[in-house]
Amino acid sequence: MSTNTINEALHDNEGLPLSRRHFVQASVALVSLPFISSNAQSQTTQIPITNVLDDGSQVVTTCSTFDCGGKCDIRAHVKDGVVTRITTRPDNELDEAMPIMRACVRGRGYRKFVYDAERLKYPMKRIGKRGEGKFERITWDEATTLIADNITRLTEKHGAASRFLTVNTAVTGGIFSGDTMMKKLFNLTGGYLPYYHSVSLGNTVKVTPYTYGIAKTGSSLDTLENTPLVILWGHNPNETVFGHTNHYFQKMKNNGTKFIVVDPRYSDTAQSLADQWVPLLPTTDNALLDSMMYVIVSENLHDKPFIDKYVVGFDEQHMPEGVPENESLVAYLMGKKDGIAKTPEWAEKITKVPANTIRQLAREYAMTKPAALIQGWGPQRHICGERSARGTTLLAAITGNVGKRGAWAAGYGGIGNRQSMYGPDIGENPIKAQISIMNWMQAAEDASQVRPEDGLLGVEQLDSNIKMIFSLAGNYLVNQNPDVNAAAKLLADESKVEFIVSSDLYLSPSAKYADLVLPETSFMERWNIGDTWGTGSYFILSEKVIEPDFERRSDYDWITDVAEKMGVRDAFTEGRSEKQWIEYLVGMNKARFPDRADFPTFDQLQKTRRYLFKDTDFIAFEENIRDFENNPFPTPSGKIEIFSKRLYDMNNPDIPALSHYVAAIEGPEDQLTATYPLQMLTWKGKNRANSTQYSNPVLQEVQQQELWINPIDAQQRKIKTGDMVRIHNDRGISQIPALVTKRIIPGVVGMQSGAWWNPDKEGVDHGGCPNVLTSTRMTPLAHGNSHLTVLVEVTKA
Ligand SMILES: Nc1nc2c(c(=O)[nH]1)N[C@H]1C(S)=C(S)[C@@H](COP(=O)(O)OP(=O)(O)OC[C@H]3O[C@@H](n4cnc5c(=O)[nH]c(N)nc54)[C@H](O)[C@@H]3O)O[C@H]1N2
Ligand SMILES: Nc1nc2c(c(=O)[nH]1)N[C@H]1C(S)=C(S)[C@@H](COP(=O)(O)OP(=O)(O)OC[C@H]3O[C@@H](n4cnc5c(=O)[nH]c(N)nc54)[C@H](O)[C@@H]3O)O[C@H]1N2
Ligand code: SF4
Ligand SMILES: [Mo]
Repeated sequence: MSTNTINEALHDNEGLPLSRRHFVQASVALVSLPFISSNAQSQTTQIPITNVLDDGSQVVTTCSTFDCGGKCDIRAHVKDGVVTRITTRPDNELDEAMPIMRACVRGRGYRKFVYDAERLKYPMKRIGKRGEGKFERITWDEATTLIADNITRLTEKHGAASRFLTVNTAVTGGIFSGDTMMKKLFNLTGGYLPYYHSVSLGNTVKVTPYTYGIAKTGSSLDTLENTPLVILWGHNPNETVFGHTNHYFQKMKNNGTKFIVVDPRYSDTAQSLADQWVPLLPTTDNALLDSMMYVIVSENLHDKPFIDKYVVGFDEQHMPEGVPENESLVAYLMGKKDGIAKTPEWAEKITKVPANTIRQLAREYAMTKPAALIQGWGPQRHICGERSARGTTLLAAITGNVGKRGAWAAGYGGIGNRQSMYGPDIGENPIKAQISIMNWMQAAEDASQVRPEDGLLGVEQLDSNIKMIFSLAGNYLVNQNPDVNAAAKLLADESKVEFIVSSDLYLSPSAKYADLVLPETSFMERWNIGDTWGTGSYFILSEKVIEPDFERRSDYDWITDVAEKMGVRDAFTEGRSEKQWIEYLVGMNKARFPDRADFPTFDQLQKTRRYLFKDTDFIAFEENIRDFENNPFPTPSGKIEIFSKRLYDMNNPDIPALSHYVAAIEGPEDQLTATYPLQMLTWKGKNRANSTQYSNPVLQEVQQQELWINPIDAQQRKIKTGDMVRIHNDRGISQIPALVTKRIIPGVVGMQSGAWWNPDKEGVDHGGCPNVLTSTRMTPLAHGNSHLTVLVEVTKA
């Protein structure tokens, strides 16, 4: 997969000193600019430009480039070269047609993130054991020489496929990053071993096309305006943001849309939006979906004309050729083969959702036209994530909620007409092998054991172990990777991965495993373009607003020195400074949109700060439904495949042809519950983006890391709020305070993801890093991650 495809799969897309003179030139208070959209609707918007306040500070409109779900309009107040304050887009600049987002609590904390005394200041070389955290300061010349020499030495010995870049999402909100440019340097000098699979959404992106032919099942949110019913299925945009979602959902709420939230815990979204909260046990979503379909079919509430025309697999009359009897949805629901009717009573035992609630939910969804079942990505970051993601598409299909205004086709949910910006062309990677990200540890341990059936692509066998790893803006060496203790053990062995480089702003737990730690600039100290994801469709200039302090340098800057030392500087830079790359990329992207006369040049962008891709509204699969004969679905049958012959032919019980309930490994029906009776969830919380900003003291005030536990489970274990508890299984132990709360269903405990791993001498984590407990088990189809499927026991410490 090319980087662009990987970036796209990731998130629908995924310098030189700025002189003070620039600020002076740009310090016009406000100008009016005409915005002409491609569909010729024109309007005049007041665009804020850098603006001077009475105290002499300049207010610069910019944005972060984190991977956080938003892309907010940040106003950096700069005085004497220092950011003194952060504000955000004021309400009176709201453009209803494309609402630029306002900063969340994390955004309000950016100043502290940039200026905290703990920030890395100098390049450092490891002097202790890996993981110990002992480093000494070195010069940049020493650091870049060490990097160039080690790349050359290890490549001569092990080949270019021994070079690896691990997950590093912290700058993927921008179009230019160290990760991208390191790949370019590698491509110029023999290539690297690439990985595929997005740990964010890879399971649903892989499986959704088995229903619809493509993954992008989402519509633009303005089309939901008059929708009477929205079911948010494991979706928490109140915290995860997902582009403009909150803006539209709040509006819909005010207009009377009913919201139902299906989630094992009472999320902030449930708190702010839900008319009804339906808690269920994690990994049992398919049982709830199956029984809802049972009710719908038994009560004749399905959309027969729609099914007749567009759907394969509903009953014996709608099956593909070559499939025996009793494989259809109706046969499954009525128990024709297994003798089990998928009644609400059947599902109640599995899910813990009362049968009557299931009946009400099924009737309400089927009888409300249109209705939008929108799934988040939490339910698919499970070992059964492919089944639950595709399960929702079955429900949408049999109720005819596909291709219609106000409905939603479920599944992945990316939006087909959303525009995003392209990054630099990084050339061809000569290495043809690809591993799933879930294989990286095995590929470092003994690559000969990574087989095609484990997800190896392009070759039958890898001919080298991973010998060097670059982690540029990631904390995935240990912290965010499942099974931290196993990863740490592997990385501690210097004979395996021989050279590890981390660039970060802080000494993260992953950085402690590096041989070299490099202090990168923050987004405030370099140039980039911030690109929205989710439902947004605009970009913002992420401007260099301050000079970096100490010896901080951007990744591009030091990689250029490495390229020089490896003799490929000119091919690497193409003669451009960082700012010139951004200038070039704006021009390159402008050329992609010849019909958008208002697409800015770089000079214009420095004034307008942002560009909105205004478009007509978009309804996924509208054409396929309106004019089916000329626009069949891009599936083998041309129809919506609730029964997939392709999956049937794989003959793998874990990824059945009909997505239905199968008890998950480490789910509530696993025998392991005898030892570890509680399921453990993790979620994305409001005070950080993954582990980014974890150590920001302002954001630690917002929320502390604690274990949510239901009063029933707490009482059995004599646990009270504030008690220290040990969460443990065979993979690890974490010790943090408990929060006894009815916000989580009995049988399930949970904590926010992204806290820093902090092991003591015995290996007990005191930071609340859930990944000391999680498993590296792979999903059956995508060879993807299952961070959220974990069994644990909790005891009072
Ligand atoms: N504030 C904040 N925002 C973020 C991030 C962040 O770290 N912080 N991270 C960003 C990134 S990288 C990504 S990929 C996205 C992720 O966005 P999501 O994957 O959608 O976010 P999660 O919090 O993992 O999951 C959403 C909800 O699913 C629920 N859930 C978990 N398991 C199940 C299940 O089995 N069934 C059901 N029905 N529900 C379940 C969780 O309780 C949670 O409330 O968010 C982005 N936005
Ligand atoms: N248990 C559990 N684990 C999970 C998940 C989950 O839901 N549950 N979610 C998974 C998902 S969806 C994702 S995307 C991954 C995310 O995992 P990662 O990609 O590792 O992302 P972060 O944890 O944010 O780590 C980013 C690091 O980059 C640093 N950083 C921030 N800005 C910059 C910069 O400008 N330059 C440099 N050089 N460094 C910077 C931060 O300080 C931080 O240490 O985690 C995965 N892990
Ligand atoms: S962290 Fe994300 S949602 Fe929050 S202000 Fe920054 S870009 Fe916006
Ligand atoms: Mo993610």
